[in-house]
Amino acid sequence: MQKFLQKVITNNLTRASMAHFGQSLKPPVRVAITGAAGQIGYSLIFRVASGEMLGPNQPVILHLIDLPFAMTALNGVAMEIQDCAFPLVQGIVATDNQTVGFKDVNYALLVGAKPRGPGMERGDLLKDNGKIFTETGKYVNDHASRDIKVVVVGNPCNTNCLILANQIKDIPKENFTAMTRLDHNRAQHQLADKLGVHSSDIRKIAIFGNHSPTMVPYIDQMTAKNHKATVDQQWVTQTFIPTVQQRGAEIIKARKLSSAASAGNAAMNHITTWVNGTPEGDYTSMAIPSDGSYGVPKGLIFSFPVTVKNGKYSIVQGLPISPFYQGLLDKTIKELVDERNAVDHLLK
Ligand code: NAX
Repeated sequence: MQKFLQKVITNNLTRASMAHFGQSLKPPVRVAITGAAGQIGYSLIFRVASGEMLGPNQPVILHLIDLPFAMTALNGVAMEIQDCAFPLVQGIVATDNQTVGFKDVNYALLVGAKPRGPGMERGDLLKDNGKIFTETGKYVNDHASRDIKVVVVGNPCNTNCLILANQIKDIPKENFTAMTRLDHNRAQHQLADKLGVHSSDIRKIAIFGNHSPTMVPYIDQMTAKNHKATVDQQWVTQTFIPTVQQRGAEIIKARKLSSAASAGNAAMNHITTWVNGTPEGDYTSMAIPSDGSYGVPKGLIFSFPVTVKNGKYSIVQGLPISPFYQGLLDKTIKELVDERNAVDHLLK
């Protein structure tokens, strides 16, 4: 199937896109999305195809990867992409074969993961996904472009990313990250709502730690409309932090399905910021390999406040950590250390 699609799209759309964008088009890049037949995939792929993630002058070849049982559904997704006649799409590879799927890929959004079933312990989830991300790490190492930028979305995303990065031999470890941007965006909205401003007016907030209910939304340096902004501590502890931490569960209760469009949106935001940088005077949240900052054990995939410039992120140093925040940080660090210990056998 992938050969057929690649041929049709390349032949029919390249001329159209060249005509649409004139000479300003960059050479195409390859974007892999795993779990492409799933619900996050369905919201994400079309936005990536439209140019929202990498910009209107960046053609893309989409590498859509899922499991064998999902190939019929994935074929449907591929047909819909064709039917959008996106000017920027220069090829579609739809496959269950990871050698083909990761070949020469420049960006990978790793959404596919085994979901937590009824009665399943977190430890079992870690082990099952550990196997998936060990295998994927090998394919990325052997076949992807050496400049690949990876964001892991599939849960438990921090530790899945740790396992994946452990398989990588000659691509910089910094290129492997996990997503806490959804938590960041959720926090931004809650704070904007409380302060009566737009969410884009909220700056200098961040998520520390794990993408799990132990995550730490840090707001001690927050500004609103470029002025230092504070909210009362009782609201922070009793309403704000629990709301951000439990937002995923609340959406499942309301939608009877987990967050999909907002998760896809955040995955795109993660890559866009990584490529284009953070605005002057602001930072974002990315789960990245710890360098020991803020007392976080080296190597853990931990969400930090980061600034990004020229495609490289740097941890924001020296933020004051109150005893209240230190207590929360200790809990999320402990959880990630426990997760790492649970998959120790996969990290040898
Ligand atoms: P779906 O069940 O709708 O889709 C998952 C897709 O992944 C399925 O099509 C499945 O066949 C595929 N898949 C499973 N294992 C695969 C593998 N080894 N290779 C390729 N494809 C594989 O789930 P969806 O709602 O799309 O969620 C996907 C993942 O995102 C889950 O792990 C979920 O927990 C995680 N999330 C992470 C978030 C974050 O902030 N980091 C938030 C949203 C979401 O809950």
